[in-house]
Amino acid sequence: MLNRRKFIRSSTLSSAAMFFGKSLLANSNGGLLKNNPIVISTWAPNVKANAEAWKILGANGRALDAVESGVQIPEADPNDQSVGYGGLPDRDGKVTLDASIMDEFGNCGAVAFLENIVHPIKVARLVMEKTPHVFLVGEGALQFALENGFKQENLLTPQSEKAWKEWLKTSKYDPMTIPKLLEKQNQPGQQNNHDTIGMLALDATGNLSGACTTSGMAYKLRGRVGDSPIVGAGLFVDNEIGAATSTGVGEEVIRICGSHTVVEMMRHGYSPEEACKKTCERIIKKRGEKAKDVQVGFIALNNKGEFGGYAIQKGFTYAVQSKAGVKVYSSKSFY
Ligand code: SD4
Repeated sequence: MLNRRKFIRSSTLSSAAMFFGKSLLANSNGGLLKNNPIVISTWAPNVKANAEAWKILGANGRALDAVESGVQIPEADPNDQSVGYGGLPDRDGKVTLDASIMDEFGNCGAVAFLENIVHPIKVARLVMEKTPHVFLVGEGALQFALENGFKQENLLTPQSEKAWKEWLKTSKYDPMTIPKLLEKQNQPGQQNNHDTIGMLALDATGNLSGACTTSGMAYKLRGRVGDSPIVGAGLFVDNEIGAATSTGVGEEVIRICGSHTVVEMMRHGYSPEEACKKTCERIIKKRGEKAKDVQVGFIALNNKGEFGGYAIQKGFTYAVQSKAGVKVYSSKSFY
């Protein structure tokens, strides 16, 4: 039986959390009722993406459909400069997109280095469902998208082109300087310029799915692919246990197969938050001093509806929606 009073107390004690609408009846260690649908996404502004996913989840739809639909919100948002249309380009001024999706059966699909397509997540799902493969990249991914009715569009918005031209003046690639640059270029209070969206959902039937989509690290070398489209790195779902996804410097996540590691930690009994923390610690242990200058954040959701997140640096947020309402958490961090 759910101890409602206890959950309300835990939630109130979660001082780091910011509220949007009603509070969730759970703390960051989870505790939601089984078979209560829930969706969790990297970064606070993705409450909007969660709301879209909730249209499906709240109507007892499938988690896979919910995550595919939800992440299309930032993909189409010109003001989100880390995902899809309006994403910051590579060093050469080209917007290149990476995305992956995974369902409750372990089916997965991904695209990387895809250009001129607003919704790479839809292409990733088609790779999963219509091909014998898991991963298409570059020209081949584009060809596949066009063959399946997608239209080519210019994804470089004037805002992102301006930012790129400004960057060209120094041409210094430093993943930690990009968020600061974005902060300066945007109006105070504008919150939708954040990062890669990784979204995990548990549906009313108790099945999990996840999706991850990004324009990658701004001003990267042409052809660079990060963790987001790599199953096991940027996203992993195991219906028996739980799901995880990541944001931040993809190279660090790939090195330790980050999202898979989080799920394996949960398999060994760690809570979602502890699993994310242990995985961040693995990066820190391997990278030593170098980890001081990188940000990586993980979120995780287990098949009981318990969730959590953890990051290397301060500032990582994640958004949650369930029947109990909408809530944004500031994750704990190592530094
Ligand atoms: C990448 N992990 O391409 C993505 C980018 C990201 O916060 O999450 N930025 O490495």
